Amino acid sequence: MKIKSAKFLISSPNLKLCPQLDKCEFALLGRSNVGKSTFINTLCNQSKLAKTSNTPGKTRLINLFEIITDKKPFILADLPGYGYAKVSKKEQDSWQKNLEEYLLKRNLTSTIQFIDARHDIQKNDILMQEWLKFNNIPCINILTKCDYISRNEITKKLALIETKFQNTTLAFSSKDRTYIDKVLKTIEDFM
Ligand SMILES: Nc1nc2c(ncn2[C@@H]2O[C@H](COP(=O)(O)OP(=O)(O)OP(=O)(O)O)[C@@H](O)[C@H]2O)c(=O)[nH]1
Ligand SMILES: [Mg+2]
Repeated sequence: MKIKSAKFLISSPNLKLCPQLDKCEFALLGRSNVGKSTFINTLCNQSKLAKTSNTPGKTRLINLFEIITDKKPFILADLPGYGYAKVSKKEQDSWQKNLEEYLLKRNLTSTIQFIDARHDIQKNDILMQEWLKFNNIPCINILTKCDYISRNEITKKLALIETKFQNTTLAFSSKDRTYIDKVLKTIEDFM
């Protein structure tokens, strides 16, 4: 599958205000600053499609993007990252509620959970994974920022995540477009 074009559809604070789209949809999950928005830009080969930042907490709303391919189109939902301590407890709790509602009721094709290649798997990544499993929500794992570690380390980390989470697990980097083919193949297999 090849991407032909991509466009931003809508930003929404919650599920209720998201339009029904009737397309395969993948929701991007992961800690704040892990590279979810950058992933969308790299995949679509557009630098400013999704807003990114060096400072965690950039994405505060559900942002929907429509991806047109040479096969079926699909939707990517860019979600605010978890584990961003500088947001007030009240805001974190409210977002947690919105996120759970989105994941449970949106009828997603799969989630895509991002893990930062530079760090060990974090506690909130494990909690999110356990919650997804408990609720029977499918997930693909992406080890991103792989440009920071060696080939050997990438192989080891992929195997570790795959064993621990029992999901299809792929490497990715915004600096290396060779990872894109496998990602699109996996997305296609889920559709
Ligand atoms: N070297 C490198 N940097 C990356 C990669 N992916 C993302 N980054 C950088 O990481 C920072 C955070 O990226 P974002 O895409 O904004 O992260 P996010 O997960 O959307 O963060 P929130 O919106 O806060 O949840 C930016 O400075 C990106 O340039 C990667 O594969 N390699
Ligand atoms: Mg973001």
